[in-house]
Amino acid sequence: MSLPILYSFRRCPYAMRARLALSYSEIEIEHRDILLKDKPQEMLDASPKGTVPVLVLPTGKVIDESLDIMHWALSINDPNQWLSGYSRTLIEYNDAKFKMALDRYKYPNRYPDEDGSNAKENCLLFLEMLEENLSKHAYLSGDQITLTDMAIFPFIRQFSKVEEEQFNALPYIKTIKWLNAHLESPLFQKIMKKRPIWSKDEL
Ligand SMILES: N[C@@H](CCC(=O)N[C@@H](CS)C(=O)NCC(=O)O)C(=O)O
Repeated sequence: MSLPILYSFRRCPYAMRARLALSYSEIEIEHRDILLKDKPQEMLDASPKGTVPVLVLPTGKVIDESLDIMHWALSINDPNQWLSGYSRTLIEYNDAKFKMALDRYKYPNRYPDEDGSNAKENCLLFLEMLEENLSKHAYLSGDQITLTDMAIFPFIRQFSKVEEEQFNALPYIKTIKWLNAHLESPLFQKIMKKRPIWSKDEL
């Protein structure tokens, strides 16, 4: 029986959120870890835009947006109701404004024509929003884990790694604790397992 094929890059936060949902939904997949600097032709044939994650279903259908992969997985199996009460608005803020600021904070050299001096402050605006939510309940959208947490924490992880010591000294105690709990979770440990880079020749 052929399985859905996931093209993924281990450290990509978009790929992480897709792997989190697929693993949580217990969907068996063929996992193909790739290098962004050497994308396999098979992946580009399936999705010419060349971003990971890409999920190719046995029917030939291609899902090449991370949130769509999450929703596809949860539509098949969502044992703990991740979809219940999740915040599309917060995820959209993460994917647009926060990610834009994060890229400028993390890779200032990529944006030589821009004044990136407020990139970190812009990131912190989002962390303040998260801290406010986490002051009201244990997770971002309530007292249970939802899609909001799982779609967002891989990006906060990326932010935390730019200046790790400074991150840990930030006054966002609840957000730091929330992040650490996700990083230490068995689900995250599982999806971060190192795999060899996929190559067609090794089939
Ligand atoms: N909107 C896409 C964004 C995916 C994305 O930008 N992934 C990055 C890696 S983190 C990528 O593949 N970039 C292409 C490259 O670096 O060549 C999604 O949600 O899946």
